[in-house]
Amino acid sequence: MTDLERKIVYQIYPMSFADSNGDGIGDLQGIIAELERLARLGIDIIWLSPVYKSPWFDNGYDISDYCQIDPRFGTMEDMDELIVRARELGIGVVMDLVINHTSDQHEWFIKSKDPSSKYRNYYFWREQPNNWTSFFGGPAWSYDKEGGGYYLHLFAPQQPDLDYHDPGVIDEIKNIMKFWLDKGIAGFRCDVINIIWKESLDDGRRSLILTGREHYLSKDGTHDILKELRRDVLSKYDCFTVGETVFVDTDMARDLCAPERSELDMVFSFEHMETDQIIVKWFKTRFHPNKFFHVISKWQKAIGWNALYLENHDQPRSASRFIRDADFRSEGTKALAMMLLTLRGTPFIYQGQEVGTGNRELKSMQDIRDVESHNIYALARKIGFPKWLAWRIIKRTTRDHARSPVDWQNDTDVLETYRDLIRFRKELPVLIYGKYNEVLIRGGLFVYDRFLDEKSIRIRVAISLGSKPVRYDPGMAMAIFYSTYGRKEYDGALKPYEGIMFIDEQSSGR
Ligand code: TEU
Ligand code: CA
Repeated sequence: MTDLERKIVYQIYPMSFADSNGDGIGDLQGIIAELERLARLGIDIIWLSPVYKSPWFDNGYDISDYCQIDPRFGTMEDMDELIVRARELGIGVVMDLVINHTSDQHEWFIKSKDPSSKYRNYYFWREQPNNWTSFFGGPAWSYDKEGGGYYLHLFAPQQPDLDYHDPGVIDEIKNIMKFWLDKGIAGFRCDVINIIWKESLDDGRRSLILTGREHYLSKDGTHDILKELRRDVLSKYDCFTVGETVFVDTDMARDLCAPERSELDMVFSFEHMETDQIIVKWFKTRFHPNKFFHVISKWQKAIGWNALYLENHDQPRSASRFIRDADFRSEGTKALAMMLLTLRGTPFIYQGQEVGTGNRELKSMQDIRDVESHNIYALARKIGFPKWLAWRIIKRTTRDHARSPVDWQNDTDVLETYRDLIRFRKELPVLIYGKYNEVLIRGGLFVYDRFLDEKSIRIRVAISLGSKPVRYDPGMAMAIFYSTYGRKEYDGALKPYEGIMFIDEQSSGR
């Protein structure tokens, strides 16, 4: 993984990234046309959310053919061209690997409706459902007349779960992975990868969310599958994997990405994204920077190397979420950028984040297209929430905020800050290989050091997410290396929503 540590990843949500033919949907040629801009930004890898053939119930996370490109995005020739053109610019392409479930339109699922088919056991067909509930709300089982039974779907009914007890399934997945790796892609982002192994189908403990989860969250079977995929496929290529792992704590995450275990290279954890909610993401609370910083710091201390992110296609925009004072939106996004790019780990930037994109203006449920939002709205109404409250919940949390087309002119000032910070990562090995040490967290201020050893250069990063100046004394030998306010002189206090990188003058010899 040595080379990987130097890389910065940029997530593209193809549908809303760049539209080359004016049909209102982003596409592969659109991405190709933007590659040089991405190269100038300094990123090394692009991760594409799904572009496979899909009926689009869950925006492509319901795949009906893993080895075809959905026509809305172009053709396989476009995809091949994208991989080659990106490589010419030194950019690797990472694909989204969605293997917990397929689309209900996938030929395996259609064929599995016949009990005598070899595909029957690719899915969980049962005469009676258990009491599990799904990620999108409601029961995790649906009855299918043609199939003559109930099938399991941890997400929408259009996303039936694959059953990894049938060895045929993993062989299919290996072939799909090889198909893409042979095209020269740089790796996979593995969708909800820590829930693929269902240890039993027993009833779960009744719970407000995800009844049944104790039967499939991060089980030994998942670890075995990951080891097998690494051994038989991934290890034969120059590539990496990042797992999207739900409900993981630091111990589980360590097990999934410890190098000696040969499973994943890193994971996306959720704990820092859950600091502004009560139990589930639908019930938002006020954002408390200290709480957020403490979780981030805990993960920095616990995991040797991991993925770093503030946004993706499932989350509201960080500019609207983590910056409480709208007057300092531009400043705040720069401070967040500094944090993302100076912590230890692989930074993932989500499209539009680099120009400070905020949440969308939404007026009513009619503006919403996300299947999850519609399901949760219906569920909220069903359990008696008044319309205004159900709408308030969706308006604040819907995944559509991140999925709307980006206004690239939004805040080019923020873009300059991203460019600077990305350049520093390339120039200063301490930002990559240096250890992490928490210095303090108080009053919306987060201070940490990155250092290689006692003798060499030390960078101290101070991030303020507060609207008032905050006094902080970094010590005698510290001078400003970079401030998101562009200043060179330090006067003993951070300005509102300022990020500063101090450098230890003694150790650097500057
Ligand atoms: O997300 C898994 C997941 O946990 C989210 O759906 C979660 O329920 C919520 O959106 C985040 O708080 C992955 C994909 O990223 C998502 O887009 C898909 O809908 C989902 O898997 C199913 O494939
Ligand atoms: Ca298009």
